[in-house]
Amino acid sequence: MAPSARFAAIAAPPALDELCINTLRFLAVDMVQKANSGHPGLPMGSAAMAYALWDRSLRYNPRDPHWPDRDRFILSAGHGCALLYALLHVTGFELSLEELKRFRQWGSRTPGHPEYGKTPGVEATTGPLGQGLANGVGMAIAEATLAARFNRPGHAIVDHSTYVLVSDGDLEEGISSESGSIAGHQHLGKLIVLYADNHITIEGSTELTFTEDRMARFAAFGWHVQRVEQSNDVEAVALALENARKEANRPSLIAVRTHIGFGSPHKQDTAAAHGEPLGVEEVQLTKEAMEWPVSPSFHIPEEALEHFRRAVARGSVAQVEWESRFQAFAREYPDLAAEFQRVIDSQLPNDWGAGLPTFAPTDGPMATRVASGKVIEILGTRLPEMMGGSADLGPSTHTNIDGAGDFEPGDWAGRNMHFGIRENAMGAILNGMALHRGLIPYGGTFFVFSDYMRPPMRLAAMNALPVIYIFTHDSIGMGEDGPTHQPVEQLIGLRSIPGMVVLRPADANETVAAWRVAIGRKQGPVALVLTRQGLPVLDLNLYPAIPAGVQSGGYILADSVTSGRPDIVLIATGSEVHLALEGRERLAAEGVHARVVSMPSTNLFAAQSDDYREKILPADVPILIIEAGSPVGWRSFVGPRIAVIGIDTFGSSAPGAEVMEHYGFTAENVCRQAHRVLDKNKEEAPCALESPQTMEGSF
Ligand SMILES: Cc1ncc(C[n+]2csc(CCOP(=O)(O)OP(=O)(O)O)c2C)c(N)n1
Repeated sequence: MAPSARFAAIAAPPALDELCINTLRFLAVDMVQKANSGHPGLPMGSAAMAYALWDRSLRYNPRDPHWPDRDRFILSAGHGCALLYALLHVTGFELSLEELKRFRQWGSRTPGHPEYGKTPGVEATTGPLGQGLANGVGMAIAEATLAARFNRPGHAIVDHSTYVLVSDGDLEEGISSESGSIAGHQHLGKLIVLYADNHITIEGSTELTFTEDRMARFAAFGWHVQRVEQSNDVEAVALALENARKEANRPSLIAVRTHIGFGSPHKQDTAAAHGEPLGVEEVQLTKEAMEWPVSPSFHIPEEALEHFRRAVARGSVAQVEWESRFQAFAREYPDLAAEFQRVIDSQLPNDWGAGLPTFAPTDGPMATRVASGKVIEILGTRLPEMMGGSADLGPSTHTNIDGAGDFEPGDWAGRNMHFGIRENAMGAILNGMALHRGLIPYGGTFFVFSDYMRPPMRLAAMNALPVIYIFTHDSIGMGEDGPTHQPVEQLIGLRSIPGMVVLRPADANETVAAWRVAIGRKQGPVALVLTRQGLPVLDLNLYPAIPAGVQSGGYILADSVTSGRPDIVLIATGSEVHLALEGRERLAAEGVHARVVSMPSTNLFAAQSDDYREKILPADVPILIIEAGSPVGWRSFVGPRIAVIGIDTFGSSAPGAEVMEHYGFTAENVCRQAHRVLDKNKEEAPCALESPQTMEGSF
């Protein structure tokens, strides 16, 4: 079939609609061409269905992108962002035509994939395929729970939909099944997903890799599914959207048979349209074929702009109407209205930290996961916006809020979530909940399985989202389950994510302080890394520096017995702090004066002033670091004066205390290594590795 015949066979929409759709198409084509980089195919193919959504369904106000009861739109197929930027510009968001012309350029508001916080109207950073869909599930969960909590008869102040546009890649990714399953199970009827079913991915046809019946798959998850054969049939897409909105009990998938690169004589329906500019010649041919002016580029017909810009008045009416409803609600329920405003603005109540426990040595030994559970129970009553759970490990992660009920179909007011064994989706759902606002989301699993949720954790950090992770079974000290369950490289892995704060508290009291940091941090995620095994409780009378010290990331827990300069500093984190304290005692008996620095968070410590860090770690004092994790992360502190007792293998299956001992985590070894560091510093010559677990500071 000749290329022109191929697209001529696809129905054309009425004239004004077609003009608007082609405006979107060619803005995207010109953006990619001018940048000489980007993805024109998806915007060209999906412009009509996106137009149907933005013109006929989506409730938004370009002049106030943050209005709380707006519908949310997520472009999960973030590579198609030229389409989103075109929509934002023409509908009147604060995104100028100049910005479209600076697509993918340094400092522009039109980066290569949508970035939350950079472009008004972008609801989520997307690009890693599948994440946006799961973010949408999280947003729909947030809407459902806030509606259950705040709406009153005759006062539906939380009442909006979440729309997501996905591509083949989004649905191929496993997270689409994880999150699709949760959404279906939870009956999230206000989640509506448009699927650009264009049969093409980067390597060619979806026949290569993706042949299951996607509709049947989502139907099996409990979704309402519809199909639109003609992607340019705006009315058919609009009708499908209307049907989806009427479906209150099931999330909706609308598969629209789109054509990648629609209109391009030589590239439509081919992988060549996916991720590179059409090329000057093909742009010209496409514009000619679609009867569009070849120049100037970035052409926006007046009638199209006028039509699109009606969104401003429409959005303003919708928002004003909501505001008057909200005022009526506030008159009848002033406290509830104030509470709604508080959580939407992410404000904490003044006394949120009151009543948090302090622990005494007689409470121990206590695992830090247990201490964390006790804190969650108290915080959960003080902060009704706290909502979370675990990936089927609740009894182990101690993440339940007693008495807060389960979030489940029919009781969306419940705050304990059961994510099932779906870590990747859990992470992305937490992101969606945080992006929505109104909640403090948290999620727990074993630390080793944080690997399964790395992609959304990275995005949480990138988007500065206040998400809290509760990771238990934090080291080889967890014991019998063996190397598959013993985290080694996870600490350094998470610490290396820019903007992530990792806290590994040493005992129950440091755990309370760590939770204070986590709740107080409004910009960016926090990972609490907690033990399975019981630990002694540090006496706050003996160690009064704990609460403030944890906030600083690292602090002097116990100084050398002489008040002067210590001979050596022992830095330890989490459970190893107790080894350091014991080592300090033994060294003192041998005449060596050691200072113990507890460093629950290297991220927070690194952010302190030079003066503070120098006070804690004087430049000329040798250091021994003790941490049951990969030693690699301590490189930033290395110099000839330090050594690390760490672990650079995968651990072993045995009772935890034995495993720790075998890998050198004993007070005895702390003393031995301390002497070696001291000797080495005297000699000023590097000494050889004594055991695979002890790294020298000369790498
Ligand atoms: C997790 C992840 N893996 C790989 C990629 C790289 N990538 C970008 S788009 C794409 C697939 C393109 O196919 P499709 O999703 O159908 O988009 P379309 O071709 O319709 O634009 C891939 C593999 C990515 N963005 N995210």
